[in-house]
Amino acid sequence: MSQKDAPKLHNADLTCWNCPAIDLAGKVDFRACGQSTEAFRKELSDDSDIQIMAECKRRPELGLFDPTGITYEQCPEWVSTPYGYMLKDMRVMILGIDGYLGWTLALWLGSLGCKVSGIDNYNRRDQVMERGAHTIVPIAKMTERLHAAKELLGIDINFRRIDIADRARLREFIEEAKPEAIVHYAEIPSAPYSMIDAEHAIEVQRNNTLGTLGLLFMMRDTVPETSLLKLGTMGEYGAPLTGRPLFEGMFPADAVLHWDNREWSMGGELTPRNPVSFYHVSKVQDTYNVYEACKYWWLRSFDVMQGVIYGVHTPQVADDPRLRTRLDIDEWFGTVVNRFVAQAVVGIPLTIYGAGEQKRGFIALEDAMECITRLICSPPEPGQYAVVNQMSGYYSVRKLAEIVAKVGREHFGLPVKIQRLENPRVEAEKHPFEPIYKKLPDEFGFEPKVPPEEEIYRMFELLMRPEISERIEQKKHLILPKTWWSGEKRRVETIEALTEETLKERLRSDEYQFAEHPEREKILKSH
Ligand code: USQ
Repeated sequence: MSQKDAPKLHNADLTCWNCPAIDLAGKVDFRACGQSTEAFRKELSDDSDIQIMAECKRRPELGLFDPTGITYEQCPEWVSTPYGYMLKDMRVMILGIDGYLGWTLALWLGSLGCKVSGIDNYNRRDQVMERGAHTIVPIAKMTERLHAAKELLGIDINFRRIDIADRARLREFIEEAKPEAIVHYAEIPSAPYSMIDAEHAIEVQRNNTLGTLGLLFMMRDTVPETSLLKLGTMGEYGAPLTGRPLFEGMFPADAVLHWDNREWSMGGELTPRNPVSFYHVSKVQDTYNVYEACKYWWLRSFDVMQGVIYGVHTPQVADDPRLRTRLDIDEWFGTVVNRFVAQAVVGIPLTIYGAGEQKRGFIALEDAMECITRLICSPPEPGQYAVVNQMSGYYSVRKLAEIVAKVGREHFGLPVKIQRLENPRVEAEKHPFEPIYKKLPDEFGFEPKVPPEEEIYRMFELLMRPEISERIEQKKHLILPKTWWSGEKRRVETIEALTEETLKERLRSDEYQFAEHPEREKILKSH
């Protein structure tokens, strides 16, 4: 296919206005602008005194110019990649680079040619150890990880051990590395950890909310044009029993509030949040802080409402045991699918909490990396707070248990059993659920590539290796939850053991969310 016939990349028509290499300071009248190019242009047409001029930090020879005049497609600094145009040697800083997502993303971006820098305070390692657990996929010390990334993949990562709360050191590092995008994963990600007791709840909210707030001030003062990719969560919205759709952060333009025989447009307003733990509350607080910072200081951010993540595979982490990312399966840091596969490997009946009809959005590790990369390539406009719902499908917990059981039985010969346990959480166990997740496919060209069956298969392959199943065995006692949202401290009891017969019956009769997947027929045939 010639360049001319190739499909247009999703960000081809963005201009220097969106580019983090732009230097806008002092060249525009900030008071005159709304939060979008349209508003800005309108102001321009209304008042000819306002100038829209900028300089390029990468191409100073351009001097002062109109930042809406050059597109990414035209600019030699933006080069074509499978995920859209990307700045050459783009400088990306990852906060929380030692974590499950942070490490995976560092290698992923490094292999795309980005200049990756990052910080971590090893909180996750410490907190998992504090609970008496360990990552079942062994990970090396950071110095060895960095060495392996260089030796095996040729990736040089500029790492500093810094706590996000240490604003002086982080600011110094940002000034030195001059990131063009900052991906913020440096938060404590666990709902059950935040519900252990007052100390844990306070620590989660302190680390997450105050860490993010400090970062926003730092960005204002050092790199205001850099885009912030902040990890939020689908759990900010909760699962409202009214069944109203879960829009992407804001109400769409045609949403209307009817009350008392009157109506108001809701378009562009933040949608209600209905979090389900003190951890999820910390993410909601972040949402408001990031939203305000974009408004006050013209920062630009994607708030990424990610579904429950699972999996072990990207080409880079799977390249060598020294490059692997962590995988937790204890009651605090293990997410549901990761836990189910580990349970199946060591013969523990899969632990469905309550009715198991609670639905959540899910995304495999590799798909999540692709989404973030596409967003890094498409920074929002100055002052724009944008939200995406980042998930590839939604499932009930019971359905996922059935998929794990099926893959385990049929491909690995494991006698997988499923149980229903008392639910230690306060959450609806049966509810309507209509998440809207259109922006990533429609505006950023993302198509989910990894169906659950495929990633679960890869997980079994890895977790059944003797050195890993042995590590699951060692921490088996941390599988059954004992952290109750009520504050009670006791292990949950089994409510029901689900037999293979009941499950077969349900599999046949159920509506299946997987029906929406484009590769469905192929996958079903292969199973
Ligand atoms: N669940 C079970 N059995 C288990 C573990 C969990 O039935 O053994 C159920 C829970 O009751 C819940 C659902 O599975 O309804 C998801 O639980 P989870 O522990 O996998 O995920 P969650 O606590 O919601 O949090 C995780 C990540 C968090 C992220 C969130 C995305 O830890 O960082 O923000 O997923 S979301 O759920 O969309 O908010």
